[in-house]
Amino acid sequence: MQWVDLRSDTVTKPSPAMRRAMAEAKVGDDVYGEDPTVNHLEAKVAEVLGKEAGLLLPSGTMSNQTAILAHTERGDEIFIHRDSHAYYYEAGAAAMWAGATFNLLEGEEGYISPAILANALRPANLHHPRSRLVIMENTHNRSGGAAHTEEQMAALFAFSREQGLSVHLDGARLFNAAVALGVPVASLARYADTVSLCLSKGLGAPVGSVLAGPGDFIATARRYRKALGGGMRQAGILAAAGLVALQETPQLLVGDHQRAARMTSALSELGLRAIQPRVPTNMVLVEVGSASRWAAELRTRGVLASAVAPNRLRLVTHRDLSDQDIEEAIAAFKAAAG
Ligand code: TLP
Repeated sequence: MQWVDLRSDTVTKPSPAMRRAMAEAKVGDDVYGEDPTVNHLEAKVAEVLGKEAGLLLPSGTMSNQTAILAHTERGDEIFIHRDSHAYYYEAGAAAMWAGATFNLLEGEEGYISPAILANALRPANLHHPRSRLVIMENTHNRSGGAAHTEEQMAALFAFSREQGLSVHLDGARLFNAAVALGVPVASLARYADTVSLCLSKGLGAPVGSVLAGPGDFIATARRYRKALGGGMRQAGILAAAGLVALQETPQLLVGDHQRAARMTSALSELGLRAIQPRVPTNMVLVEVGSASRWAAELRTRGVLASAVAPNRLRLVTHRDLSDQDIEEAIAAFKAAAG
């Protein structure tokens, strides 16, 4: 069956140019720092994000967790939205590896406002964990790919700084946010000390995330990456695809966002409740009766969607989907609804 796969933007296959670049990549042993393609990618991502240095990791999860390890010591408190990936979808890793304490906060569309953070702060006291880090996520996955604006990020960053807290940005889909807001990625990344950018989500590379930040922080992170088993050897083969993704894909994201908007309006016309964030990107959340039943029904019609809550489906557009695929998905919803 020719699937229309809307489960995630992680499902994309490498483009022909990525395959070529992978085959031809100059490589070396990256644990010795000798892979020229990895070094090039790390420097390139750091430059694009306006940071001093970068570090290639196998996944977004390892990138976030390496950042947490490098920012904190055991027991330290991290302020994070309760619907954030680093808490919700990372298998308890922050407790497992860093021994961190998460303080789970609320906030619209996954955004922690300074007022919400202020309310969660406690004075330094023997009874309290040491407060160290705030984690932002832009775009925000469980809020349907909501993009947070520069103003929102600036406000939280400034307040966190005032409180002596560092800020890590899970920017797995930061390019989607930047494209939706019409700003360069660096103007969002500047409101965080460290940023994790995924090459294998909207950007469409097969594997890899880059953690970027100050040089001394990245040196510490490099050590934690090794400890977690993330020191890869001839990883230039993967970095080569990432470099092509950075060149090829950002300009395609507008189309992904348009196709998501097309689905939102078509599903609303069918009488389904599609949740619309203030600044939408490449995701659509749809409220349905039973998400698992709907997902199974859509599957019989060649459409794959994720059940992300008992009554909620997630549909994600990406570079491997065409306008025609989206029309087929809408037709499948129509048949399933009927
Ligand atoms: N998200 C995946 C699943 O894990 C839910 C998806 O399909 O959306 N940060 C954010 C905001 C993410 O959405 C993801 C992946 C990650 C980090 C982790 O990346 P990987 O999967 O490379 O570990």
